[in-house]
Formats: sequence, structure tokens, C-alpha cells
Amino acid sequence: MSRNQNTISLDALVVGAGFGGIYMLHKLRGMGLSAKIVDVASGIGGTWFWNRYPGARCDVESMFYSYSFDEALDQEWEWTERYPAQPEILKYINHVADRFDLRRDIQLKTHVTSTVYNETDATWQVTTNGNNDFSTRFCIMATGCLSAANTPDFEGLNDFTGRIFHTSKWPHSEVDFSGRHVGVIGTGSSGVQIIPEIAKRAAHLTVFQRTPSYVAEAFNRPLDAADQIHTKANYGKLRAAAKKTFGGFTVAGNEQSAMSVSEEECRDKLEEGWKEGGNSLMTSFGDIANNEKSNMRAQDFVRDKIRQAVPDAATAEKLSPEHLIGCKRICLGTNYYSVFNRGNVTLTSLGEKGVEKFTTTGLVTEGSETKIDDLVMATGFDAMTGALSRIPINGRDNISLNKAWEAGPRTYLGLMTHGFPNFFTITGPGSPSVLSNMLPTIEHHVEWIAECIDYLQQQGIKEIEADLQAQNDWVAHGNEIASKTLRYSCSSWYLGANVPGKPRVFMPYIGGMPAYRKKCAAVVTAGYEGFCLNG
Ligand code: NA7
Repeated sequence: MSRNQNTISLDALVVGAGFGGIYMLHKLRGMGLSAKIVDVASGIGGTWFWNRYPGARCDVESMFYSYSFDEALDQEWEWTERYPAQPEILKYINHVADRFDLRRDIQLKTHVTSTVYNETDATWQVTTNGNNDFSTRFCIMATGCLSAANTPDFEGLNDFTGRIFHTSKWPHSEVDFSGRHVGVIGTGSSGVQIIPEIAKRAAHLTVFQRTPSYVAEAFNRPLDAADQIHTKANYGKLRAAAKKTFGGFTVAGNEQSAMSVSEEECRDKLEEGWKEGGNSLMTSFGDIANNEKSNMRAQDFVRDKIRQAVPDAATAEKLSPEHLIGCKRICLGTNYYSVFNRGNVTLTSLGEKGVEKFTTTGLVTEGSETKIDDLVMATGFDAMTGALSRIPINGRDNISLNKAWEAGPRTYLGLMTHGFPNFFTITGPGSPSVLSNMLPTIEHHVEWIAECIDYLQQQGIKEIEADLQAQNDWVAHGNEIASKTLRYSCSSWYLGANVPGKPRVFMPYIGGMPAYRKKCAAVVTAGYEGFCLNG
């Protein structure tokens, strides 16, 4: 390990200046600890700093995709749309950083090159590519679940002479597609959002689709004063009610089975959910995600919507997914399907061979070349573990995190890993994270970690570490409940199935936020049960 002469000693170093990192720094500061954030980006915002492609928007309603820890902040901030666009989210997090004077402890444009545990003095030695390294007692990874880009290793890509973009690493200056022939690979959430935007400008857009997505209409709209006043007057109650739901979302949904009503009644209810917009389709009934027959009714409903939106039968057929709805994350779109009615848009389904190769002027699929000027990869992320696996992290006995997670990530509560003392992960694998509303879930983790650190300080305890047995039990419990759900059955990024060679393990905890919160609280009440407290 090469060390900079200038090593800053801290109580806590937070890696990542997204929503998790920003709140963690605020909390640690409030406890009187010396703490800093380090981030490779040139600005704060984490995933919202990078994913600045045209059309980028959150699929959680703005008034609840926001921090709840400060009532005045809640009351003063004005969201303008039901679903916030990326620039507005970035503005919000920058506002928070300024409001709480956080910037003086945020070191940007700094890449963490390694983090190694020194058992002798119980510190983490964190090296960077900048002018300084860090020596810190606590190392907190707020590196995000969807931050490491998945860039498939397409044959011949280096020979392609056109422009290449990835949605998750979008340029800061505007990209002009006018008059261009553009190819987009990927039809997940990012593809679904960017495709209609590119179609407006490009001379021709070819969409290369491996698996069609279920796209629910978002029915995004401007938020009027009445919306804001009502929510702000009831924020406390609404947020408390959301905490009782499975994913921490505001919509509790209908608990009835879709099979308990007639086909006609079922359609009417699904139609109501569809018109409500967003995720309401999935919560129209209580068992769409768990019962195959109920799921089939919801699938048929969306396939009908596709046929209504796209008159060309062959295109509608290609756009119609066959897999279980909700198995992969459902996408929210705005007039997504109808974009394929435009004369300048072609949908190309990838055959078994996928993208066969790139040439200097385009790409070959099913033996024929499509010439393009620009390639947009909307190919997603090495989700949940990618950001961590790309940093060499060595814990006790110099064991690497990649080795410890060789067969898939293993954590206790998604918060800590055996062999890595005083090393925390915010919304790590093994926590509900991406299956929930990330903002309240992040707040829960930050507050749990802060309370834990405070406890260690008060008790004069040197180290906390996940107990191996408790970790094994937690992993087994997570696997057991995941294997009984429909979500386990398809090739999603939840399972790591989108990245060749990645172990297939269902990474987020699927027991729901209420059960998870209860477990985390019980662990604390029992004196950090399942953790080893040393020294
Ligand atoms: P996703 O949802 O992982 O979507 C990636 C898309 O790219 C998806 O359609 C993939 O097809 C496709 N893909 C990935 N690799 C390839 C290759 N090698 N060839 C062809 N097509 C490929 O990522 P997003 O960025 O859209 O969204 C991620 C999350 O961000 C989303 O769930 C929201 O939570 C926000 P596949 O389905 O794997 O066949």
C-alpha cells in the first residue's frame, strides 16, 4: 500500500456523497465526531449526479423521495412535479448540503484506491488518488446500490468510430442527437426514460431490446399548491403510515387477492390502479407479486394496454413481456409504448446471439448490420455489490471483501460483514434497500449506525463486528424467504443475473421494511445481539 505523506486522521470516513453519505456526515457531525466524505465525482448527489441523461426521473413520488429528519427542511422545500426529474433532485441535495453547512467536510474528485484494516490500532487506512489519505476509526460505505455501471464487453466495440454514451455516466454538456442515427441498447428503466427523448430529435432511432419491460404509465404532473399544502400539513402522519408498509411507500394498496374477484371486476380495479399512475397498478391487489394466477391477470392487463397503444401487431408483440410482472423492477414511463408508432423509430429484438459484434459503423444482430452514428448503452448496473467490489477492501487477517463475498454477498442485516470490524454499509446487500423507498431506508440505516457508534463511544468499546453465526443465519433467512417469492424466478439485477459471471444470489432482503426495522431495533435492545463487541 503506497501512502501519501499527508494522512488525515478521523473518527469516521464516509465514502460517497449521495443521499446516504450526506445524511451520515450530518449525523456524525452532530455527535461531535471528526468526519469527512470522499467521492470520486466533481459534485455531490451520488447516482443523481451521474444519471443525468435526458428524461432521467425518479420512480418514487417527490414529496416522499426526500429526507424526513428535519421538519423545517420538509416545510421549506417546494417540489414542482409528482415524480422528480434528475435536475430537481440534484438541486435538492445541494440545498441540503448548503443548509447544513456540509461542504467543508466533503472532498470531491477523489477516488478511494484501497481501504485496509489495521488490527494493531483498530483503524481503517484508506488510500486515495488525491493529495491525502485517511486513517479512520469507522469506515462507512455510502457507495450506493446502483452506481457501478454495467458495460457489456461487446465484441468489436473498440472499433466502433461513432460516439458512445452510457446512461449512468452521461456528459455534463447537452448531447445533440439532431439529424443522427442513434442506437439504444437496453429497455429497463433508463432505456424507457431516454428512448422517447432521443426519438424527438434523432433522424432515426433503433432500439435493441433483449427483454421487453412492463412499463406502467407514470401520469406525472406538476404539483399544485393544494398538493403541497395538504402533504406538508400531514407529513408526520403520512410518513408514519408509509413506514408500516412493506416498501415504505405511501400507497398501502388493496389487500384482496386478484383471484377473489371476477375477471371483469379485476380489470376495473387494475384500470383504476393504472389511472392512478406509477406503482398503483401493482398495489391494485395484495397478491400480484406472490400468486402466479393473480400475476397473470396483471400481465394480461398490461399486454392489452400495449396492443391499444401500438397498432402494429408485430411491434406490439415484440414489446409484450412474457415474464412475471414485478419480477424485474417495473418501469414507469410517459407515453413509452407509443414512441414505437413513430416513423423514425425501429424496434429490433435481439435473438439468442444478442449483439453479435460491433463494426466501425454500427452493430450486427441476427447477421445483419445496423449503421449508427451514436450508441447509447442503457445497460444498467453491477447492482448492490459493484461499487464495493471495485475498491480493494481488506479486513481482519487481510481478507478481502471480494474473497469473503466470492459466492455472493454475506452480511448481517446488510449493515456489517464478519471480518470487517467498524466497517458499515448503508443499504448494503442483505437489507431491504432497492425493494423499498430509498430515502426513509437510508435514514433508518444512518440513524442505526450513528446510534451504534454513539454506544461504542459511551461504553469505551474498540470494535464492533458481525458475528459469523448471526451473519450465516441472516443470509439463510434472506435466501429462504426470497426463494419462496415469484421474484426469485427471473433473470433480474436483484439476483445479479445481468452481469456475466456474477453469483446468483437474491441480494436485497425481501422480508419487508416493518419486519426489518423491528429486527434491527430488537438487536439493539438486546445489547447488539449478533455482533461481537471487542475491547
Ligand atoms: P436495468 O433495469 O438493469 O436495464 C438494463 C437493460 O439493458 C435491460 O433491458 C437489459 O436486458 C439490457 N442489457 C444489459 N446487458 C445487455 C447486453 N449484453 N445485451 C443487450 N441488452 C443488455 O438498468 P436501468 O439502468 O434501466 O435501471 C436500473 C434501475 O435504476 C431501475 O430498476 C430503477 O430502480 C432505477 P435484460 O433485461 O437483462 O435482458
